[in-house]
Amino acid sequence: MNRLVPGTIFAIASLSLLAPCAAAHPGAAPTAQHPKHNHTASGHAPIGVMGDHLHGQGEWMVSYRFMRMEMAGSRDGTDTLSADNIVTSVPNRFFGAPMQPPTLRVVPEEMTMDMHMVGLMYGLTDRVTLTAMTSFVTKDMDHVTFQGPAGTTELGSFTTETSGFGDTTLGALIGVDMDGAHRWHLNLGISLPTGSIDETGTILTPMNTRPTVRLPYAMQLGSGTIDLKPGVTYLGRAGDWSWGAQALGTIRLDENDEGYALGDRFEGTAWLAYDFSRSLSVSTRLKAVSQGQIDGIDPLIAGPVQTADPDNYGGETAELLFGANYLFTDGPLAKNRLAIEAGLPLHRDLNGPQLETDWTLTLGWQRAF
Ligand SMILES: [Cu+2]
Repeated sequence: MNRLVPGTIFAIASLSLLAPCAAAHPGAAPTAQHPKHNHTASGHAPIGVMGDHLHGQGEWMVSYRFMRMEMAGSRDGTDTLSADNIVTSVPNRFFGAPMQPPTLRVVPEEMTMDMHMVGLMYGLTDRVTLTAMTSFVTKDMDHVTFQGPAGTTELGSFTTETSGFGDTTLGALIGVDMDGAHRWHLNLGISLPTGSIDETGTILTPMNTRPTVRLPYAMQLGSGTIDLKPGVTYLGRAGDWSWGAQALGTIRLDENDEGYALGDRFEGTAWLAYDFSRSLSVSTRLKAVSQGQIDGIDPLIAGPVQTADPDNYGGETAELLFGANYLFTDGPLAKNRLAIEAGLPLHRDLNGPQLETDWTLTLGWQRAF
């Protein structure tokens, strides 16, 4: 792949991030392009949406989000699979290699992923807002191991845990049509591989040994690749109602150092929000995601477990989310925003067997200066 493209974008993004030091627009007054929408709770999209709003020239924003994803139980396509189903019927792609049984023998039962995301936005001009976001990720996965090469006798259980920095995204939001009831902007982003992809952990094998091995893809903290994240965002407003939609892609530019690339990802979302007051809005949102399988394979990841197979990643999901935004308009907390959004699955068609996501929760704080 062409390495020049990400290099150039990174250079531009880096320079752009330094530029604000030279700018002198602290506390710039709202302009025509920086309308009063930023001063109502619904001036920001539901907290799970990134890159939804621009800032006026010289304005900064700091944000913190906490996101939890809870996964339990496996499915293949839209069918749920029990642990007994998996260990009796799902072939082990590594069968034939030493010590590899013909079917899967280790089954993930539950996974919790917590992400702490810190973001920065800066209005370079009224039309261009720069963004940077990084994350700290914690993952834990509970498994049950079945005894020996066949049968449904449980040997025991174990948990693997990883934590550390995730990937970092730099971007720019470019206003296209910024006035009136219908507004549009472009999302340009690049994700840098600051998250680890060589995390290890101790597992329980069907032969009752406890080796420390490289953990499967799902437990790694980053993609290991430079990814482009292009997108487009639409925002509309009429009276106390506001709505919006966003399409966002994640395109892996190359394979990583371990020999694979996570699947490209496409996400579409649309939401509707209602203002109870300037301070409080509530929202409902639909989100659809399509992600491909892993391309390539890490030769150090192998075992009779679904997560070791690069084909058991990606799929198509739809989620229904409910949220609320609160903006402090007076007093010492003025300009602080708090938000919450929770999601439940509507549709899960997974390249499986794969753990299914049962719910998500995002809490956020934002403050503009
Ligand atoms: Cu912002």
